[in-house]
Amino acid sequence: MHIFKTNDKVIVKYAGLLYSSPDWTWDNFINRQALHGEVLKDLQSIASNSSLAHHLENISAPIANQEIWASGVTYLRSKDARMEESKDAGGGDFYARVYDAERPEIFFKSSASRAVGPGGSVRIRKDSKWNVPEPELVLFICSAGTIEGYMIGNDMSSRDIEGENPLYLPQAKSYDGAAAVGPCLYVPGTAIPPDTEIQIEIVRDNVQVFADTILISRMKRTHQELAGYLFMEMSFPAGAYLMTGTGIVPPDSFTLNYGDVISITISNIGTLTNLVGK
Ligand code: DO4
Ligand code: MG
Repeated sequence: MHIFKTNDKVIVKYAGLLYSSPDWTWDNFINRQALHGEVLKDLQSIASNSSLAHHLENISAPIANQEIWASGVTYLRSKDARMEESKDAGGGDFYARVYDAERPEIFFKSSASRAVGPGGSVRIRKDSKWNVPEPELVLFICSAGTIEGYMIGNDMSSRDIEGENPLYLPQAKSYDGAAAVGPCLYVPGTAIPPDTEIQIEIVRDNVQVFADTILISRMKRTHQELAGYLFMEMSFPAGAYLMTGTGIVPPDSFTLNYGDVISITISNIGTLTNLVGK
């Protein structure tokens, strides 16, 4: 099932039918253990409503009081690219160590207010010259600590700032419009399969300038492991989102430009499309 958020509605799409209720509010609706089964119970007492379709033309980021956290260096490609970009600053070793360490890298990415949803504009920092999108599977972990759903995320990153010094990571990763999430919360009822594919396409002036794909099975760590570390010493009353890291990094010659259109597709979830704005 897919759960969409609009400015005033929570809409469930299940078996091709659409459902909504005025009683549903985002935080209360999604923050439940065994969410898939709980929503199926909710649907038994309401009728589907095909006229909800036009509300899906204007969906919001699927987030209210959830923080967005991120894990990093979970794929070999990310480790190698970061070792290379930070080698002059002597930071390369840190990425190799965290890739092999028991404790994963986890960092705060964005509040809901700084994140953008489907069709919104992501940003590149004014003080950065080398910027890339990071297409990532995002976990939804409810307040009890269990993984209940998934969405698509873009962990926009300033490679020159992070490469200059790993201590600049929060500035390379967190600023207005640095996170895109959407298009919905996907709640399959079972763990997302390892053959799930993440695809990205970047179009500039109607021409494709970068495209790549990766399977989530290439990730070094498990989703449970990442969720376990995030929740180890922090509570999240409305649940939390956790980006799981990128396995796709464009070649070093590539940087995003204003006006680029970034589309990220993940099997069974959908496509998240954003413009790079000012
Ligand atoms: O270590 C820096 C960030 C890594 C990251 O965002 C990723 O691997 O996706
Ligand atoms: Mg990332």
